[in-house]
This record gives sequence, structure tokens and C-alpha cells, in this order.
Amino acid sequence: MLSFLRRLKLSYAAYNLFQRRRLAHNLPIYQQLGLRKSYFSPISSRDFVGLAPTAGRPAVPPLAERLAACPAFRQLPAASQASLRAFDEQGFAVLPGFFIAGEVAGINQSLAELVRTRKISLRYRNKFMFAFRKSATIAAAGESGLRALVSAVLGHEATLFQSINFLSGSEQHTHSDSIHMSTFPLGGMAAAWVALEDITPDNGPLHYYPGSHKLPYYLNADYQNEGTDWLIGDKDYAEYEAFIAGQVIAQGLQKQVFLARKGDVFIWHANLLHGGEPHRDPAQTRKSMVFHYFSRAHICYHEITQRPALL
Ligand SMILES: O=C(O)CCC(=O)C(=O)O
Repeated sequence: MLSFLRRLKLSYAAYNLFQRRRLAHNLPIYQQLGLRKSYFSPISSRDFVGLAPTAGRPAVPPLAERLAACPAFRQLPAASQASLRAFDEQGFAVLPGFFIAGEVAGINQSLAELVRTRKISLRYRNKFMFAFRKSATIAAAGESGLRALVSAVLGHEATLFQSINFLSGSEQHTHSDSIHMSTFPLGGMAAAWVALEDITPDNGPLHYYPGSHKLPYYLNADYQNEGTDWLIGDKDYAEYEAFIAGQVIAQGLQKQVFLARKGDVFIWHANLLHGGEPHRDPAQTRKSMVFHYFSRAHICYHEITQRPALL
């Protein structure tokens, strides 16, 4: 259970008071939807009860048209194009060999240099967070054709919000990113995962549940974690993970494991259930990187902590 201080919404709001430039993105949409919020106010799915699920979302052309209009898409091989065209149906797309060996080597070198010079260190056990803010090479990888493709998939201009680099498997339990990086209307985010070496069954491959993006978005109310006007919910993250594990069984979902080759990219939908397999062989690394993108046409926030997202 979270401590009282960590649950206090006022402390987050006080921090956010000094972040106007990075939080102002939500203001026009709050206004459009008639939500009486400041840029620093707590925000969560509770605030959207009573709004139409698509309220405020600009209409977009169908996926096939959006992709066809995207130059980065037109340069892709046929297999990658077909996978992207099936994104709405599958909840993911695989782009084999999207990054060539030289690009992957540059990314690995750049991360190693950040680590060697102590410009970055591990957080949350095994994650190098936000390396793209410190490495032009890593930023370019996330900004390249990848952001254009994610924008086409979302139907809205995507902003690179976060990068995470791994040297070992994340071993993260199955989850939907929408509990962490949330939007209103739902679905305004996507992620692109990059294999920075060949992935084996024993170095903690990514796993995912095809089609799970069509399930409801499970948010705070679904595991009694809504909190109050003053406090965020008191549930540990493990309770969310247990809830999702229950849904996987209840819905009879079939897990797939992504045995990627170096340079392959896997783009997933905001609500695709995914995670990391156990990293069984400590002699192997699992060099990989994931970029999380938000659409600026949506309210962008963090459901668990009920904070607006710092873009
Ligand atoms: O890389 C992995 O194993 C999983 C990463 C993940 O779940 C995420 O970034 O949301």
C-alpha cells in the first residue's frame, strides 16, 4: 500500500506548478471539453465520466489512407507495409530490419558512452530512462521515420515522450501502456520497440497478446484504485498486474513471443497487452530500446498517479 505522502495529489500539483511550458498542451482540450482544470491539476479517467468516448477527437482518414500519405511508409518493404496496414486489426506491426547494422551499432555505442561517462544510470532495477534527451543518435532513431510512422498509425502528430534502453530483459509483467501513459480520448499513444541485438528464448524476449487491444481499457476504477479528491489510489502496482493476469485467463488470450533479429521494430497499440519474458540466461544481454509516443491532439496524462504528462 502506498504511503499517505506519496498519495497526496497536492504534492504533485505543487511540483507541476513550475512546469507550465511542458504541461500547457492539455489546456486547449480541457477548454474544448468544458473541463475546469489548470495545467497543473490532477487528472484521471474519473474526470471524463459523462463525456462521449470520442469527445474532442478530430476525425481522421482511414488507416490505409494515412499510411499511403506517409513518405516513410512508402519506403518500407512490402512485408512491413502489410503489417502496418493490419495494425488496427492486430494491435501491432512488425518491421523487420528497420534499422541497419550500422545504425544499431551507433545506438549501442552511444548508450555505452552515456553509461561510461555516468551521464545515465539504471532506474527501476534495469532501465536507462530518457537516453534520447542525452544522445543525438538515440533521439534521431526515435525521431526518424519511426515517429512519422507512429503519427500515421495514430492519425495525429506524435511526440516522442520517453525512451527506455535495456541491457537485460525487462521481465515486466503483462500490462497495457494505457495505465501508465494515458490519454483522453483513449488510444492516443503508441510505442515502438527496437531489437539492438538478436533476441533468443532465454534473454527475456518481448511478449504480447494479439488482438488484446480490443479489450476494454482497464483503468483505475477496474482495480478499485480511483482514490479521492485529495489522494491518488492506494493500490500497489502488483494489484494492477494481478488484475491483468486474471483478464488474460478469463479472456483466453494466447501469448506470442517476439524473437526479434537485430534492427527489427515492433510497434504496439496503446492498449495491446505486452510484457517481458523471464531472462533465463544471465550470460546473455538483451540490448533493446523502446520509444513511447503521445498524440498532442489528446489529453496526455498518467492514470495511476493522476498527473498530466510532461511533454
Ligand atoms: O522491453 C520489454 O520487455 C517490455 C517493455 C515494456 O513493457 C514497455 O516499455 O512498456
